[in-house]
Amino acid sequence: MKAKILVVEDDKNDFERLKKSLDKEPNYRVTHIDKGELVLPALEKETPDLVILDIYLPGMDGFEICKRIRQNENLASLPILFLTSSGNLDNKLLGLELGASDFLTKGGDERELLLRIKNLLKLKKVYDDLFRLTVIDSLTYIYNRRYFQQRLADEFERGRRYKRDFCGVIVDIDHFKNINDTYGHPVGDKVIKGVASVLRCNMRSTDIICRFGGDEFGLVLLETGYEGAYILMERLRIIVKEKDLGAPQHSIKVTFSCGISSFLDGGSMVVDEMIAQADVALYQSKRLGRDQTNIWGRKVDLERFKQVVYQQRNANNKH
Ligand code: GH3
Ligand code: MG
Repeated sequence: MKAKILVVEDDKNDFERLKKSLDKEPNYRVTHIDKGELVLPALEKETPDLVILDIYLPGMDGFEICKRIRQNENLASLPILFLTSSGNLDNKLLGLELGASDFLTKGGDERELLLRIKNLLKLKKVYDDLFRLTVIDSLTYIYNRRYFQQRLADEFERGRRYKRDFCGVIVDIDHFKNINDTYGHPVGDKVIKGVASVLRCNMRSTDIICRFGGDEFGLVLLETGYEGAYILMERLRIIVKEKDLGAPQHSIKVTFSCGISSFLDGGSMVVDEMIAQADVALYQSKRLGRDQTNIWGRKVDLERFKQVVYQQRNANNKH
């Protein structure tokens, strides 16, 4: 995969010169921004593997950009290389103090520039690989509970700031112990992997799925209120229920129960509260006979939801 390098440079000639050097590495994909204030919004959309930053820029200067990148936890591993015409020691020290990874002066040796870039990208990859290990579940390769908590905390902040809704969902396979007892642990593992994969493949790519451990999963459904979450979870419940997860050796079908809590509807102030609410709704699903979805604090109006699903299906058929 190509390394994405974002060059923030207002001087056209300087950019062309740098681009020519970077193009010598076939594995680099270079993007370019010439105004300081456009950098942070661009990083929200797509995070590169390296930012090469000029100091003097129209709008926001390089120091301010560097400072703001370093204030963002999600960009912690993003290397910043200052490349500037001013080799002034004060500037260099300030840049490094603000968290720049390296500092070079324009017009220097091209080999040195390319080697430093290569090293920064290598370090970034090591950091990202390590980070992945701490947030990925080793059985299913989906995120783990640690990531779920962190991601929910991020969404709480975003939800509060922009008044956007999202849902936290807990899914638990029904009578999973029977599978282990009947077919053995390795087959149980295969079923857990199967459920994870079916859920992942039938959700939006922006939704988050994590394994809590055992036969339990946590989902974060972005830009989704409790009604949308209910419709999605019911769709997933049917898909999982109908899928043979033991093939080809055995025929194994499982159901799951789940509980939903929505950010705006549930009014949770902290992450743990939302998880506890989803847990209460999950417990209700188990208590009421399993193989169903419940929403925290709401009595599910099945007839109304059926109507919504019916209308949606009709609308989809028309397209
Ligand atoms: P319920 O419908 O009430 O959820 O019943 P259940 O049998 O699914 O009960 P519960 O969810 O409490 O049990 C989960 C079981 O999952 C307990 C444990 O034996 C099993 N388990 C936990 N981790 C793993 C794993 O990594 N692999 C396998 N195969 N089984 C696991
Ligand atoms: Mg279970």
